[in-house]
Amino acid sequence: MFNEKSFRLDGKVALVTGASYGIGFAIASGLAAYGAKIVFNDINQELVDKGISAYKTSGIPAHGYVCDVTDENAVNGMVSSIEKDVGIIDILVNNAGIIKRIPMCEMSVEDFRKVIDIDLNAPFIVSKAVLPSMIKKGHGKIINICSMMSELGRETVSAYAAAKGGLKMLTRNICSEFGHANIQCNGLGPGYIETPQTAPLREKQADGSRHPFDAFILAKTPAERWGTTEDLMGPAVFLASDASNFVNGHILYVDGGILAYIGKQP
Ligand code: NAP
Ligand code: GCO
Repeated sequence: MFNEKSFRLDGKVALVTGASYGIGFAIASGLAAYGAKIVFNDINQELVDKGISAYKTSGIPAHGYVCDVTDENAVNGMVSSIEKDVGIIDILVNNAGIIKRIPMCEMSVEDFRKVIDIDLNAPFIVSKAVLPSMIKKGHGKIINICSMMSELGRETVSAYAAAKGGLKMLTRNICSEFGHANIQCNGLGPGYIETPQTAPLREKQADGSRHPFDAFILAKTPAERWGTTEDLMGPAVFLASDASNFVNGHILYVDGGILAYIGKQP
């Protein structure tokens, strides 16, 4: 029966990867506001400690784990520890990610592989680690953090676009393979969001003017602003909740309208 409780996450355990700060931290905070128990990981103890302190400041008793999401043994060990320490993971948000902005012909194959490893292979690894318990429990939610680059290309982001395009199709494949087990796997596709990852694209010029890319994005966004991590919290709660139990394999773009818009005439 649909009611306001359909959006609640009380009693649910949510793992958000790479969530000491940035988009992951905001999504975890949104899930916590609707009752979820928060678990997160990051690449080193310093970041995990920083994250635990930041969550505590927000009144969120988060559980933090040091884990490189590209290391399958470490991920399996982390998931086992979480299941013992906190409980079976009901909600997985594959958020950890990097970008390398390098012209393709100048990009080394090592750099290309590193982006693919973190942004595409790791969501496979972590999803594979949590699915068995979700299936046994009879439900689960997986949310993959996609991108505008799941749909569009641009100069210098060949590896990232390839990874995020692949992540869109991995999302659809998890939906296809596990929908029968009451697992919903969807993507959340942020537009251009103000985080450390996009800070270089927003740096003020020496003369105090906007970075050219900053001006470009404002011209391409009907909302005429960059997104904030707060803009992502509501959509994430929706995809993590019972309110979206018949939504599966969908990429929910939270982009201020970029994908619908040809762009403002210069
Ligand atoms: P961010 O500020 O760079 O945060 C990414 C987090 O992931 C960091 O805590 C990072 O740790 C962690 N991480 C990186 N590699 C990891 C690994 N191997 N194992 C565990 N953790 C790892 O990025 P963001 O802007 O919040 O973006 C988060 C996600 O949203 C990414 O998947 C990104 O592609 C996606 N996204 C971002 C935007 C945007 O406009 N910002 C838009 C669309 C999609 P370190 O600090 O050590 O790197
Ligand atoms: C870039 C940006 C984008 C954003 C995001 C857009 O260099 O174009 O970093 O890739 O991070 O992915 O959705």
